[in-house]
Amino acid sequence: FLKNGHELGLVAVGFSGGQCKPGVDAAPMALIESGLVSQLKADLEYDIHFDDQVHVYTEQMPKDDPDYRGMKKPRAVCAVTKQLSNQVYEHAKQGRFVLTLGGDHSIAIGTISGTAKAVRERTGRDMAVIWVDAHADINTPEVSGSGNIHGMPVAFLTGLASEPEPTKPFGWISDEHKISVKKLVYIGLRDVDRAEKKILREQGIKAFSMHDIDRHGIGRVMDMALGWIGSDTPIHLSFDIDALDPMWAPSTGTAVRGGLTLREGDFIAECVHETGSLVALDLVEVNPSLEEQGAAETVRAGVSIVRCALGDTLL
Ligand code: 4U7
Ligand code: MN
Ligand code: MN
Ligand code: MN
Repeated sequence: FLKNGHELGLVAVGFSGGQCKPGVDAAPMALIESGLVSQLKADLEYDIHFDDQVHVYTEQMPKDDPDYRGMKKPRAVCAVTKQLSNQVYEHAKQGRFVLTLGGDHSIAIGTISGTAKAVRERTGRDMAVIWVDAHADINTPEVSGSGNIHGMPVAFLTGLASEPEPTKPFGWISDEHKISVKKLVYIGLRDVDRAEKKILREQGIKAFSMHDIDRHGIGRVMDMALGWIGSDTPIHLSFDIDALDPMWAPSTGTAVRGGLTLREGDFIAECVHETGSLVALDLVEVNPSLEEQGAAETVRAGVSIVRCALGDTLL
């Protein structure tokens, strides 16, 4: 009922406006050039719907984009995420798995709102989100220290940072686009801002930090994470490559030491695939221009996570 077998909608979003470092917009092309799409077709037998375009939005961005509620480049992020939301919705509505290659993590405002709406229409149910990241990305504009919107997507998606009027930049996000804090699960956290910790506590959001992974092991953490969500609940996996330790993924904008191993990252993706409930995946924050040495291995780690989430097995 939820998905048509191996139909996959691919969206390549070369967008970097949610943060300040250029280069993250080149990630979709780097991932595709390293063979990701051909592997999904040949090895995993996906029927891929792709417009063969890496959407790079830098051209069409508003020249005049002053800060708004403390956010940097609010109109740019707003325009891209709104368009992306519709694109993702159109794929998901037709029962396609939606794979989005970012781009910085602000694009999740577009991807998750699009799948949440389609899942509601197709099943009448709320979708779950598994957010794999070193960061919680749940700053509201008012509490954010940086003003970078890639640190805020979850606040917009849960309605914690909502815009009071539909005419405001992010006013396009309506109830049908939103997710419940009860169905949100974090894995890999280790750099959470003070105000974010308060939000996580107050909202009772389920979060597995690196401490929890050290204590229980990734196997039990995945059992607990998926148990919290419950079976037969559609899942959107949003994977920030900085969840991995910089040893495996150095080429990313906000690297934090003490992260997941490459295998732990792949294992998370494998477990989510095994549920049979995964409807969409974002792979974000790969920035091939930051580390001359580490760019190739960061791209390779990204490809590996996508393959695992889409059903590649070791045996
Ligand atoms: B990413 C940060 F202050 N919390 O808000 C912020 F530490 O998508 C970082 O997870 C956000 O890479 C990182 O700017 C966003 C900072
Ligand atoms: Mn088809
Ligand atoms: Mn991050
Ligand atoms: Mn992130």
